[in-house]
Amino acid sequence: MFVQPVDYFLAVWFVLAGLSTAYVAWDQFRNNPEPVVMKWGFILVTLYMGPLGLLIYVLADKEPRPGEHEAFTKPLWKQGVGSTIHCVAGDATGIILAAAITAALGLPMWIDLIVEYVAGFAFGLFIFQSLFMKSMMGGTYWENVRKSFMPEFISMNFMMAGMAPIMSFLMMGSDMRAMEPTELLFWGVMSFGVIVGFIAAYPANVWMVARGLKHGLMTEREPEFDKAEKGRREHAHRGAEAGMAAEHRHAYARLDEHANPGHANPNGNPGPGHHGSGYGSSHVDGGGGSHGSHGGHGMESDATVPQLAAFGCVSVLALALGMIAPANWVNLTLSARDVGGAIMPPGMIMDRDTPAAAMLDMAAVHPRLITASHGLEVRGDRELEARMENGVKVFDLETSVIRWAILPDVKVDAYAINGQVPGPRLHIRQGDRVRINVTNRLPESTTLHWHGLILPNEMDGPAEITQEPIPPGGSYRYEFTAGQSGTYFYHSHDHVDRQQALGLYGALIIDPANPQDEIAADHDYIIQLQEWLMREGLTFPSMPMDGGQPNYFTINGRAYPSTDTIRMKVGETLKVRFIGTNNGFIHPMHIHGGPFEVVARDGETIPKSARFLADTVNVGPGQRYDVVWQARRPGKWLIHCHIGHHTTNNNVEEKGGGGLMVVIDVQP
Ligand SMILES: [Cu+2]
Repeated sequence: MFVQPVDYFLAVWFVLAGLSTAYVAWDQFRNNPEPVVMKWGFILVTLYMGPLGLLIYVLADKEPRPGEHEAFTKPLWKQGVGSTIHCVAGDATGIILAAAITAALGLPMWIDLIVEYVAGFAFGLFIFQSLFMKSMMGGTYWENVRKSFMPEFISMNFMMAGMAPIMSFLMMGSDMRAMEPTELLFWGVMSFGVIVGFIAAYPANVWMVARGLKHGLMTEREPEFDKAEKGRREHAHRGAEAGMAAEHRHAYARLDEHANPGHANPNGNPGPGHHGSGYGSSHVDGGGGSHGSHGGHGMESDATVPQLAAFGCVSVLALALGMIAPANWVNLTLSARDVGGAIMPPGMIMDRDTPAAAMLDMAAVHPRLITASHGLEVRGDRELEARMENGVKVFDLETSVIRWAILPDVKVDAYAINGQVPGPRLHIRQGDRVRINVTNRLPESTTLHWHGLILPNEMDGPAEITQEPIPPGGSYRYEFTAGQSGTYFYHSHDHVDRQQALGLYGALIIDPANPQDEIAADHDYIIQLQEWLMREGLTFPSMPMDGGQPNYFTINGRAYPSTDTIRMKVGETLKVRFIGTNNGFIHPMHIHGGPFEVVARDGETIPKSARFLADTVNVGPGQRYDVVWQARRPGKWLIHCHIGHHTTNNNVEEKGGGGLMVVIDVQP
């Protein structure tokens, strides 16, 4: 699913990679005169490296004009490319296959890396180097394994030294979809890793090909110019030495003496060293083998033991650095299954100790989970009509993931109850018997808690304290008699810091059994507060922590200027019920135009003698204040939070403010 700009880039990348690979495959088998193993090497590398693979192919290997391949591939840098292609094709294939399998198995990242190294090395050595090369170099399979071991070891070490940090940092980075083989991002990271691995392995390959430890690019043509030998040769190769720089010629002069190993002659005698002019007459390159004297086989290297030992040592150090260094910063003990493709908020501190549960707690609501999308015409806090069953008021609530408009051009991804934020208002009377059926359609478990009510313990709602959490697809029946009256609310009590911060809450208004006990006002307005964190097109649960600070704020699911306007006349009274549905932040709520009287707190009516005047109340999480304000003068009077940032939308003021702000329009 396309949820980030990089997804669009990756789609274009992989289309180009597909086209590039198709072209290279077509051109290799139709036009380019080289051994089949190299054809496949370029095809695989182009698949992994996309247009870059194509670029390398046309610059270093593709025969520019008929008959020119030998001369064209001569420079050492191109021979180094050929050698690296050969390494990368085998190693990367092993690494990528292993990565996809380990991710599917749910192994921790650090084990993934080891399995990938072993698989890459094994694939490169046992299949790509030894098996494929055997057909060209001759000798037994195990001779080829032995000769290929050291060059493959050095090359693979550098390749993985480049690839491992890319995989570690990007897979365990902020967008952990990179851990999931079902996501384009996973393959993008693999491609990027292969490119960096190629660059890391290239210098070593140039040296090894120069020293005759590995072959570079080769030319292989149909032996049509050599009728005499046709029939006893299936393949004919012209050696890589043709491409060597002059200063290396002496090394290859010796190769000529051993040229053309046994496979060319069924009787196993070394063939004559045809060299120089012959299309399809000599085969003098070899794949690896630092001790090429064996059986006239392949190539001979002039690399010394100290050189090889030092190179091997440095390659091991580079490998260790690439594999281990990322563990300083990212948690490599986690698996793809642990983090589930989570996308983290920018700025969240994720260190090597951050557990998977913390990441999942802070992760974005994944857009693919959205089941409905609503514009500003759909309101939250709509009063839900009860169903009567044998004298019990029954409410059906269902949680789900929706896209919710808080401003004309801003939609958040929210956890909703009955498709709205806040959830529906439950309006009952003191003494009512109520039954609330909760069905959970979230991707995670949940419960609901009836904040402030005196209840049977098993109806109270805290997950794992008084009840098993309601699993995705499950349901739970809450039933109780409302003994109290006043302003209450309900909210999630499972992973509260995530779920309530994404919208799982609603008002619960209980009228007194005796209507005379209601503190009357001409207007009654409920204010439910919430903070949001929306960045890069994704919604994260806002929290008072690094990376979790909110940038949008809503009253009843809307940010000013999309909040309601309260219309009244001079002399009328307005009862505002502030409900602390806010999760991690305190909001000093202030009303312009003169003080209000605080008449109830946390649902409890304050005795007349104890009521007091104020113009600001600190609405902390969970608190409720009922206040009565009188319209003294005509005009536009504000209700707003007194923390300036909370009256902006992503730090922007529109029409005089934003976020937690409501206008009271008083007419004369
Ligand atoms: Cu505030």
